[in-house]
Amino acid sequence: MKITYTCFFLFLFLPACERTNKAEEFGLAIIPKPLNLTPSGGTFLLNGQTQIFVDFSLLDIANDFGKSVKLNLPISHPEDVNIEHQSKKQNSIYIYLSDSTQFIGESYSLRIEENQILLSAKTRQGIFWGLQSLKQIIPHDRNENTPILLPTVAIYDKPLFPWRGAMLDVARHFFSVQEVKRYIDLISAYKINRLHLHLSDDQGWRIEIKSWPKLTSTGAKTQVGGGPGGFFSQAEYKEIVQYAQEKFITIIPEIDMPGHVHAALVSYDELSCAQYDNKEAYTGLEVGFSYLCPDKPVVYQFIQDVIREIATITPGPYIHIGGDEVEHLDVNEYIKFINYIRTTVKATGKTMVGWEDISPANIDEHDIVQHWRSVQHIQAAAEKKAKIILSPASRTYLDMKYNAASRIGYDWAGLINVRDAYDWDPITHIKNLAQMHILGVEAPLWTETAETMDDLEYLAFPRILALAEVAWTPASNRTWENFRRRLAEHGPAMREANIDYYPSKLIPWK
Ligand code: TNX
Repeated sequence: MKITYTCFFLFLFLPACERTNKAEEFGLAIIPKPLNLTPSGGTFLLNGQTQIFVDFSLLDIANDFGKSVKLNLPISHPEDVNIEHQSKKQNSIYIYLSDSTQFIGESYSLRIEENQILLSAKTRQGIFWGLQSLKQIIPHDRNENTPILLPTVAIYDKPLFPWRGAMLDVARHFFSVQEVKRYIDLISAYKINRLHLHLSDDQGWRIEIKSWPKLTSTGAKTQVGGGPGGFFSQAEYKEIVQYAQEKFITIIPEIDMPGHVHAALVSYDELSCAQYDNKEAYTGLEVGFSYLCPDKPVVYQFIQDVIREIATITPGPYIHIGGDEVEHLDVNEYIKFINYIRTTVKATGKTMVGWEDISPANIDEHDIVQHWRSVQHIQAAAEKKAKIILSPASRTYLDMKYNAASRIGYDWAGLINVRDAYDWDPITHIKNLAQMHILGVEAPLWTETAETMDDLEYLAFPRILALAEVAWTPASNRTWENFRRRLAEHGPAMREANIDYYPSKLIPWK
């Protein structure tokens, strides 16, 4: 790489500026932006002979990577040999675990040197995230026989938050196992590590519960607009969980209670109060009208059974219990319900997550509260020391329109263009909310207006890249101007992956 005359001058005063620009031209437009990225001016020649050497315990991850970037598949080392301190061959990529003290949790180091590429981390997860960065550096349309030059660079990276989430509503419109897997593939490329599945709502119950079979045989038969709906058998759900695990994504199942339960009430009349005189499947868009009947013992049996079965098929530590928008119970009835559900979740050994509406209930530092619109609720939850996930609707709701011309989407929380999704700081977003309370950021995709995979992609992309960066990269290390230029470089890869992204005019797409 040549340093230009202007650059040389600028370079004296602004060392980072010109170098970063060069790195971008060279394809180092990584999203989310790494914490530390230092180009060193040289090149590595990637060609048909480049080989991958890998620790035995990372072979599965490296295999996947090798296939996707058309590189010679990994040569693994025996189980008892760590390659960290071995001498390295030329023209090779080394992928290994390291106990260097620079690493914690998900962090990784990726060094492209003239003779080797070295990727190391303390955990398999760290290695996986490092490979996502490397995938973004290696041109997507590479012909394996054409050698290409990569810039030499040292990256040290770690996430701001441990919770970098996406949520998918499979209740309003149902999405198949294949579609959920595709969503998992697409988001894991941007280091998102939680997928919250909204599995039940008024319009449909989407997960098999063996002790209450009519929840799916009756309650899953339709969806918004009257289409055929659907559900996941427990075996299919486990398949999703397993698939997500391979991409280091934890599935958080949500069973929304005590409201948003019309599909359950239609399936089992005994769960509703006598005055809830509403027996037809619901295919409309209203929220807040349904509720479990607080006076009936069978309702508590139902809660026990559902939570027990969900806990059994969920290896991850979290169960989301919804708790939002219950308009027909009084405050005491509502609080009693949440307290009961919480005790039930705790008895399974899981951590309860709920929408912010649960703040008045009995919650403490072991519970997680998800913000969507009420600052008061979140301040109350923080006072009780609960952990907070930030999903402010005006920034993170992927079901909002980009602008008035968007072909689908809602606008109750405002229009959210790519800049709105990007240009905010989760740490200062809520007044008086100390950083120690914040677990992370999550981007919900409600599907009242999204019927197909293309619809999901149109709403999520590219805003989910913005939110992945908001959750990974501290605000002090990122700017909108820099992000929009990097995002532009992702156009070709998104097209190659057939992502039906919204080509926002704010981005100078490549
Ligand atoms: C509010 S956010 C809801 C959902 C809707 C969404 C539509 C929340 C906890 N509840 O039931 O699908 O708005 O934007």
